[in-house]
Amino acid sequence: MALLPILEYPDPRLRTKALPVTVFDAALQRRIDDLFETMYAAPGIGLAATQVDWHQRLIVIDVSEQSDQREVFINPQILSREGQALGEEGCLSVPGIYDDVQRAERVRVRAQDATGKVIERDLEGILAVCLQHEMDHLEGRLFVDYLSELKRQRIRKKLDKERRERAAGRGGGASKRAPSL
Ligand code: GNR
Ligand code: NI
Repeated sequence: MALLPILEYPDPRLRTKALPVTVFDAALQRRIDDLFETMYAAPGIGLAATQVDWHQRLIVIDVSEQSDQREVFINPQILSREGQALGEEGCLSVPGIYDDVQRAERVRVRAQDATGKVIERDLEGILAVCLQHEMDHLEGRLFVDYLSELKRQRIRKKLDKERRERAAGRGGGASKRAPSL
């Protein structure tokens, strides 16, 4: 198993459109295991392969309290959507940023499992939100794309500043104070 580095906004690789998974083998199962390990360590409730620079249509999710209900969606397609709900989202690729996004309340999804078997599920609540968020990653979309250009610009500046400060801290130069909120 391996912990993988997660790409961060505005990395252009996050804009890649993922390709369908066609081979359901042991290597795919290892990738799924690595995605779960990386997601749990982050910690997050979902992870799309795009976020670790794998451009395959592969998503892992676990929204359970105990982190013991693994859900894998390969080559997912939304068959139908119902309702609309506004909810606060975050993203491991946009660390520390949270904002409201409108999503369908319920979705019916067709996908494949790790063995290639086709499954259909009706999802609602946080699981439905998370699936839609992860499916956006596979298309190269991020939740910040739904915000205003002004907000995105502020987010890019904040993340840039944090990265510069982390780099300065590790470089052994004059260390900087934590950003004041
Ligand atoms: O961990 C995550 N939490 C979350 C909260 C609200 C809506 C979506 C998410 S997904 C996110 C992990 C992530 O970035 N997946 O791509
Ligand atoms: Ni995300």
